[in-house]
Amino acid sequence: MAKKILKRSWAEPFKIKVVEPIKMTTRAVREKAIKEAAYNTFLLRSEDVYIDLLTDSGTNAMSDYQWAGMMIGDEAYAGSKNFYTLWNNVKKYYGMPYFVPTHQGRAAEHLVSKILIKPGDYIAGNMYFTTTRLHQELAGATFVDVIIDEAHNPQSQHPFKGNVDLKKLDKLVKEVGAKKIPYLSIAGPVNMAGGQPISMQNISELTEYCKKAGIKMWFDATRAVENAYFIKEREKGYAEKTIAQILKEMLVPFEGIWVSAKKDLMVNIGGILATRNKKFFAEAKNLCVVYEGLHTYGGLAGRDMEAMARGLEEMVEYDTIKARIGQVEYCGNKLKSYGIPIVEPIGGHAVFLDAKKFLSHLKQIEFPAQTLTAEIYVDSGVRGMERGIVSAGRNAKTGDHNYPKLELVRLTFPRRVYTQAHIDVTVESIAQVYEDRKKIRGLKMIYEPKYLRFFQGRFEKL
Ligand code: PLI
Repeated sequence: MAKKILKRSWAEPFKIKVVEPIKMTTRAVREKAIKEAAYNTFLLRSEDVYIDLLTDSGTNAMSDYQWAGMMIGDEAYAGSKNFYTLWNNVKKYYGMPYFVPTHQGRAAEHLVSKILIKPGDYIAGNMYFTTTRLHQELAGATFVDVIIDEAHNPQSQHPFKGNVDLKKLDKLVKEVGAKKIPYLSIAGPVNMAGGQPISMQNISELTEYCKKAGIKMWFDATRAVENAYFIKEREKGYAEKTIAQILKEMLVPFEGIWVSAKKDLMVNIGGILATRNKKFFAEAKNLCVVYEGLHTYGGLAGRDMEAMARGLEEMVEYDTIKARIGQVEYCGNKLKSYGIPIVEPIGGHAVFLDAKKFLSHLKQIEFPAQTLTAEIYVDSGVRGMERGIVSAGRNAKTGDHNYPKLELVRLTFPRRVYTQAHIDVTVESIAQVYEDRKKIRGLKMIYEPKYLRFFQGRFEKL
């Protein structure tokens, strides 16, 4: 008699056509490599990495449709046809009429910050992102975090930990005045909070508030498709809407967006700056020529723009985003089954280990997340990233370390790259490190670059 099937699994909506061999290394090789990299996984050579979960940025596998698009790259200096194809899709999927290509996300952040911020301004946002905040600060602003308190608590099960606390926003507006706040800087999902989404309801409330206060809203749409997926899954009234419909609806209240195309769009390079404001557009096009390249290529090859245009079409396919987030959930749930502390709910692009809990015997100044990232690499060659005190940098005014509540190791999943077996191996490695955690010693920082220190900082074992 046939057994009753209780649960039906899902699988990726693609099969593998090209493979890239990866190197298996010994523990001795990895110990040497991490020491040479000064315990910073950004300084490892990628050929010494087995499973690379450093980032989902530019590390995605493109589809055959995208690769085919690369062959029709129009490499004209001005007016490439791929630029126009991409522009059409920016209008279609983000609903923004004006568009400037940039070489990646931070280039778009640079232009937005330069155009909108005056020295002495304040930027309110739903938690900082490293490059975003730096460009805002370099333009002369002070960043103020107005995310809800739940976002700072790894255990809180709030379904929309990316939401803004309107009371915090109102407090800032009353303190400094709306004139000093050129725009509200919203991201969805929030990377540093663990890939946590913002709800449509919160966006509506913010829209109402900002309209009254006369404050513009800008959106970091780098992983906006993941945010749209969470809205569909978790927010009342959205289950029947398509990802494309939700994405467009989400962005209606915003004057503009910046996007690192290296994420949602499943390409290896590229950025987008798009807006509804014609005056802003003129200024952005002009500055694009100064910093990026002509406004019809913005530092990109024609073929890259074609791959981006096609990535925009693929990113809103329901099965594609479901499989992407399903893989992250699979990893998170498996880690939980070993009792390993992670940020919950499980995020969109990554699983975040709670290093404060994992290495509870270390002080934050002994860099628990940096330490844990190095230990996991030594155990198995799996490369993650620190998202704690090192990433948080220093207070721009006092020069002290920022001590974030979240001290995390990020295991980030490139899209369409790794299999379930890769995840099993990763989780088993982390479970082993968890077993042996009490023996682990912390780190001290021996070199600190001025900007974005997590990329190039150097450490030594205590
Ligand atoms: O790396 P860029 O310059 O293309 O994009 C910068 C950037 C902007 N916003 C957000 C939310 C990001 O996550 C982001 C880059 N993130 C990286 C590199 C990451 O590993 O998460």
